[in-house]
Amino acid sequence: MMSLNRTIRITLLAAAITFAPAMASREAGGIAKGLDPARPDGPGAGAFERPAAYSPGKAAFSVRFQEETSAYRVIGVYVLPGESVGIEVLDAGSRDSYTLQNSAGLLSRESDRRWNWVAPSEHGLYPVVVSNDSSGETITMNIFVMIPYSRLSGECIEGYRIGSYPDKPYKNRSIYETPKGFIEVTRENKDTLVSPHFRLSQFLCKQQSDYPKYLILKERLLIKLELILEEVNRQGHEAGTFSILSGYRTPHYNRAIGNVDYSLHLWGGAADIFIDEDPRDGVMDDLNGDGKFNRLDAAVLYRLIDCKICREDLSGGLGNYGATQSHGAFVHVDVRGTPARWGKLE
Ligand SMILES: [Ca+2]
Ligand SMILES: [Ca+2]
Repeated sequence: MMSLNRTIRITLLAAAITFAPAMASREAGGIAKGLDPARPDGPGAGAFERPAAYSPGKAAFSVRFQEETSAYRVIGVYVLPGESVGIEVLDAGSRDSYTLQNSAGLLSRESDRRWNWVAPSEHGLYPVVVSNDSSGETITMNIFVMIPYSRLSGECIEGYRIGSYPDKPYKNRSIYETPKGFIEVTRENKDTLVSPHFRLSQFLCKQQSDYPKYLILKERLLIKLELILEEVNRQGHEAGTFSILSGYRTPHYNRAIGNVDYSLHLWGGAADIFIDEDPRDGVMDDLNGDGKFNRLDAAVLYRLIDCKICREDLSGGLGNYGATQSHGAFVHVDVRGTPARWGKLE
């Protein structure tokens, strides 16, 4: 007789295949066949579309990969072709077993809760799903195999202008080293969830260009944004996501807008965010309830982050900005690794 665990595993696999959108053929930069990166009715996806009630989108277990640990039911991961990714389940206090499903790449099981996955040689999106055999709960790792930095031709990749990165990292900090590669964003994969409440397309550089476009994103930034969003909702400001005024910036675009060379935006580690739920008009909501829309509303968000988001591994910049003719008030957050604060709060 088939065990319950095995039944659940097979049901999960069938569900993943059933819910996969049309992915009959896989093209370069496309989505690997077999596992759905963000099921339409899956965890996280619904929360993004005006949730009836906000939910943090966390599983009862965590996965550790590279230098990050995440309990989010969906998380983006960015690797190079052929890169080896160690994946480990952290689930203290339980003896549950886990299964890892991959659509492509080489998978080896090292223990009941540890695997090693080697990325395919072709760039694109390759979802990996870790599931608890008892509860059926899953964490989907949306793993993007990037195009290596060495493929930069002049200042462009496939006609998309990147520009040039500084020759030396700022103060020799590793986060400012030359990026290892770029995520290719296509019309097909742009809506992929990179965490329960954020999609890849939200972080695209604002420079004008057709698809494919390219960007860099740090896993740690998404973990920080999710923690901030959770705290925002806890404090009574209902928000299904943040509006992102500026996520990734190519060095080319960053220079064009006159910004400093060593901005974490160039390394996918910064986001300029605001809450735009009521009304959804493209500018920061009236968070302090004074009937005005200005830096005092950004200050509400700034203080919340400053007071409540204190994990050392997520430390970084926090800046407060008022409204101008071209944009509403916003807050800059980044994961540079050392604390920095700026902007007028009063
Ligand atoms: Ca608004
Ligand atoms: Ca206000």
